This record gives sequence, structure tokens and C-alpha cells, in this order.
Amino acid sequence: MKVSTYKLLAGFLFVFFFYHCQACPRYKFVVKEAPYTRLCSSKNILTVNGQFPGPTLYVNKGDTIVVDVYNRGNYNITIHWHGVKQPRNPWSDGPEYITQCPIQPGAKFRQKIIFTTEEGTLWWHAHSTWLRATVHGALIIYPKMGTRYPFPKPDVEIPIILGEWWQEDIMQVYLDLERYGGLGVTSDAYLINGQPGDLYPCSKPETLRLKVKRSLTYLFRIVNAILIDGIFFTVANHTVTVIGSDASYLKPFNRTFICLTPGQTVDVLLEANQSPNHYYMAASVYTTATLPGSYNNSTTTAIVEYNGNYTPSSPPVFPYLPEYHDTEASVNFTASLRSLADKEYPIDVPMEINTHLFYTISLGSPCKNNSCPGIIFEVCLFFIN
Ligand SMILES: [Cu+2]
Repeated sequence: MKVSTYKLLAGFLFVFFFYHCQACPRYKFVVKEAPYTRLCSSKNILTVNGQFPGPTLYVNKGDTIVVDVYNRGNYNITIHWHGVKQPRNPWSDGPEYITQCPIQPGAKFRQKIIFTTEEGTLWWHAHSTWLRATVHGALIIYPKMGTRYPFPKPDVEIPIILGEWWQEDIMQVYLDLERYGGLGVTSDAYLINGQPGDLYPCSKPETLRLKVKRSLTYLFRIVNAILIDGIFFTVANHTVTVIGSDASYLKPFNRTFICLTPGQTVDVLLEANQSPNHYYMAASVYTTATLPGSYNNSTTTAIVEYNGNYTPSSPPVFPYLPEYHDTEASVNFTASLRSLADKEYPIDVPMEINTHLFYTISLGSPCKNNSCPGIIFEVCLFFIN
């Protein structure tokens, strides 16, 4: 009796999962090189489907999707679903050599991505060497069908991906870093949705322009896809309301600028409530590195343009951005993040602490008298306790 019940259950589960995934939305990611021109010169970069940044995926909370990844590039690669918890499904999570081998050139790999509690904005990216510099895109997770945002529905939603551009081939940058250590050559520009903006050479015509309508509310889903640095982000003359981060909603708070750590996402509402004009949206680095050449201190811009008949300021109104080393500004922002932690969005963290652990993390170099050829810090060693 018992055996047949198990058999029945197993049969049911098989049929359920088979059909369950037959019905899953499917996407095709073709990893391949494509020519792109930035900062006055052209080169081939690795992309998904020829797009940079890559395609934005839209799902609902609790969905399961299937992504077929075809590697038509020259390097081993994996695709990682950043921040998707995937309980009991680590087999297609991405980081190479952890739960999966990289996808070799010419090979294909089917990835099943199971969304559970995530709701808001995340991103996907390559998880092999530094290929994520150009292989990345946004993941937008809407509320479950029939449920709503815990804030007034915005009129327009815009993904904003903050990225980086190297004049040099990114694989060469990575190989030098691996060979000589240090931090590697810093990037030549920051990007907003793939564009450096008009403060960089040869970039003015392609600068991203966001047309806005007065009195509408915009949801910016901002992703920090920069390799290793934090970034400040702002829109001149506007205060944004921060409502989410890393696919979790937050108790709303207002800021004139925000700060994103590498890999972090932040969702903000911007009300177009200023006098019709052109306003810069801008982003610049936050880093604790101080040696010249160890960080990229340039500023990327896009332009927020109100519609209507008027003569805009030229150049557009420029915002205040904190200095690159303004730790207080960065910490102030991060320390303001508070989860909703209400009935509908409960947070379950242990409240009782049994043991306190003390960690010291530090960095050093084994090289004496400039005996290593590495850039900036020579070969780095990291220490824990
Ligand atoms: Cu990641």
C-alpha cells in the first residue's frame, strides 16, 4: 500500500515538474563577440545576443524560467543569476567550478532559474574571470500576479545599469592582473546603460537622454555592474525616494544622491516635479583607494529632459556628487537601509546572539623593493585573522 502511494507521488512529481517546466518562459542567450565603439575607438567585446548591456529579463515573483546559453565566444563562460537564492537548485547558479563547469566555446548549457522570495531588481552576469565587464543585464522581478507594489504604482519604469569601459581588451586586463597581481588597469570610463556620456571624448551624440513628463513618477531600477568599485548616483535638483535594494523592499526614505556597492541594486522613485529643463543624471566612484591611478575618478552622465516648449540651460544643470573618498556619505546611505519587516514582508533573522566572533581582514604584498612588476600594489595577498 505504502509503496504504491510513493510510486503515485513520484509519478505525480515527475509529471508536475515536466509540465511545470514545459510551461516555463524560455530565453536564448547567445554569447558572442560584437563590435562596439566608445571613446573614439572600436573593438570587439563579448556580449549576449550582440547587446551591451545585455537583454533585460522580466519575471514575476515565484516564477521559474529556462535560459539556454550558447557559447559562441572564445572563452569558457558561465552565467550567474546575482541574488537569486535558488534553494535546492544550485546546479545552474553560475560561479564556475563550484556547482557547475564553465560552458566551453561551442557548447550549450540549459539553466533553470527558480525565483522564490525575491521581488524588485537583480541582475545576471558572467561568472568567469572578468567577462562580466561586458556580459551582464538587468533582472526585473515584478510582484506575483494579483499583488501590488507596497508603494504607489509608478507611471514609468526604467532600468539603469552602471557599467565600465576599458580601451584595452578586458581579457588582457585580467591576464595582466593574474600574472602581476595588484588591482589591474583601471577602466577608462563609467557608463549609464552602455554610454559614457558627454563629459568623455567622442561620446556626446550617443549620450543617453531620458525624456520625462512633469508630474509623472519614474521608478529607476539601478544596478551597479562596475567590477570592483562603489558608485555615487544622483539627478540634479531632484530628491529620490529609495524603496528597494537587492530585490527586497525598504522602508522608504529620501536622498539627493545614493551610493551602490559593487553588485548592489537600488530602486528609487523620482517625481518629475522640477521646472521644465535639462538636468544631468551623473555617477562617479566611491573608493577607499587613494593612490593616483588606483581608481577611475571620471564622471558618467545622462540627461533628464522635461518635455514641453522652453529653452533648456546649456549645459544641463549639474548635480552635487560626493568626493571619491567620502566614506561618511557612503556609510550614511548604506546605514539607512531598513527592510519593511511587516506582516506582508516579514524578515526572519536570529535575534539572540550566542557567540561573538572577531575578524580582522587585511592586505599586503610579499614583494620587497619593487621586486614584482604588478600595477599599483604589486602582488596582493589577503589575510583573515
Ligand atoms: Cu554577482
